[in-house]
Amino acid sequence: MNISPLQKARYEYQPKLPGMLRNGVAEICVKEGQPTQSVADQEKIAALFPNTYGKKEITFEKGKNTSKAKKHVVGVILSGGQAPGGHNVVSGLYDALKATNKDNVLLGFKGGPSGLLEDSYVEFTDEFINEYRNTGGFDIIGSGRTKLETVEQFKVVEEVAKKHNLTAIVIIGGDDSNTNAAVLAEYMAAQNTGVQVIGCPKTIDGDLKNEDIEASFGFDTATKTYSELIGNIERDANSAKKYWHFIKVMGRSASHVALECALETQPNICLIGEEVAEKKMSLAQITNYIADSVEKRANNGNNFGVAIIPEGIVEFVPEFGALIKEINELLAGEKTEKFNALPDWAAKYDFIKNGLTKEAFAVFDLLPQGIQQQLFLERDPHGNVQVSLIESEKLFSELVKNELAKRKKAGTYKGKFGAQHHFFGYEGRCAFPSNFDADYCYSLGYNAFMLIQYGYTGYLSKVSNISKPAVEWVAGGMPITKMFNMERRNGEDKPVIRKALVELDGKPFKFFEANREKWAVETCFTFPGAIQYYGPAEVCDLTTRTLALEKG
Ligand code: FBP
Repeated sequence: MNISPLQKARYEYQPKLPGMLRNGVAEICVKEGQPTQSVADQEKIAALFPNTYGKKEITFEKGKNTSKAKKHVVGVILSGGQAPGGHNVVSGLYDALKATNKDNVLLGFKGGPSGLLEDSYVEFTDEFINEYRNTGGFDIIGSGRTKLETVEQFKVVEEVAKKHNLTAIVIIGGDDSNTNAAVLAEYMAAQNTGVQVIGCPKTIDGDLKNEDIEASFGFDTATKTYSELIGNIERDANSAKKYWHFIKVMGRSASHVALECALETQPNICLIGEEVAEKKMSLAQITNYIADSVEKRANNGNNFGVAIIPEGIVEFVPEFGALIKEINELLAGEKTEKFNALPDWAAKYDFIKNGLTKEAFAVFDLLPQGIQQQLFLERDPHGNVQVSLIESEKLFSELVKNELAKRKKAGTYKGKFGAQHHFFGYEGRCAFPSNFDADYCYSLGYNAFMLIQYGYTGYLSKVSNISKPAVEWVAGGMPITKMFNMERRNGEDKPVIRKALVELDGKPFKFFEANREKWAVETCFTFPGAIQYYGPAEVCDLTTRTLALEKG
């Protein structure tokens, strides 16, 4: 196989473990902390998880390994969207498992949770693993979005586990997948199967974090990749001085990615969905906010700029959210077919006009036709508008263009406005993991096996103190139920891990808020450049501005 020089060098990179895991598995002992309580709804959650609720927080320490000698057969799955570092979670898990007992076996179930249900797997060997160390992607075994949540599915998993003599399952995923990991752990314990279940926190969106989990893996590399690209665009904008660039970045609902990129690159504008929702901002208000920056910069002779738009923004705009709700109703069930059978856009437009309330139609009518049509593209499996398909970068640039035309007519704006559009998402999800993500992920995987070896189940692999050098990181585990609260899902109250949105009183947002007025008018761009893998630690091992500010 042809490989690039960097790929070869990365195969050989030795990820850094937390200090207490560095002395070999024979020298890792457990320190149990206090019993835990869920963050809310304690009674309800305790009742739903009688076998796994309330367990103790644990940390590992240097000391004699007192775990029981036992052969382990562990199954691992990758779940949900790709995030840089997934291969290192698997290799860390494999290395700890083999270092503990060379007869231990690691099976990778292919294509995400469906691999477990369909018993599609591969057995890992040194040769196989070595070709994936420190590389991006999830292609080692693939991933998928099948949800593992029903008792019928759990029974199938139980059968598959029996067939392979699995002693443990590791689920590498986001908030939903880890919620389901906790439910599976409870099921396996209730059925006395002896199968342990451990989760690992993954998602580039950064929305799986809380007082225990300081960051989900992949966020560091993905935001560094987008920030490099945004910085390059800022340089281009500042060189050519003729375009406003509207850049959408991934983040299905939370705006952590957009905020981190803004902290890294100091663009003129960055919208934060959570703030838009809190202030109940309308499309017109957001448009005016951006147009004001364009106008002020034009007054200084700067007919260029950069605006970052989070992927999930439209759902946070209350009037847009209401419009989407009405469209979902308008096309519910068989009405979609009726709509699709209409001969042309004019007929569809009339159908929409007659079907929406006056208020919703007024919002719809404000939108450029391309965006109007995107709202009627393919629905998701629940029959809803797929918000991530909406080109919000084009939506806001078009609305700003219209607003500037009005201002020009009124004689208040005299500049020139040309726009370019970009969407950065998939570009960052499979990048070579930064040293931080390579180290963090390897540690999460290594640590996950130590939790298995010491007999824990229903735990999330936890590595904390991660704003410090790796030697000071703290490895341990947290009962997943500690992160639970009850939420309404599909008309039912369900125990789930609370999704972490951007906190408007948190330090990262406060820093951004304190600076954005200046950034909106002046040119304060900063250029992070490409991720560096080799060189001084202060360049190569730095983590995110978000984490630095949160822990600062
Ligand atoms: P996860 O929450 O599964 O980690 O995925 C996050 C994400 O990358 C979002 O940022 C994005 O909206 C979505 O996945 C895209 O999903 P898909 O890969 O199905 O297009």
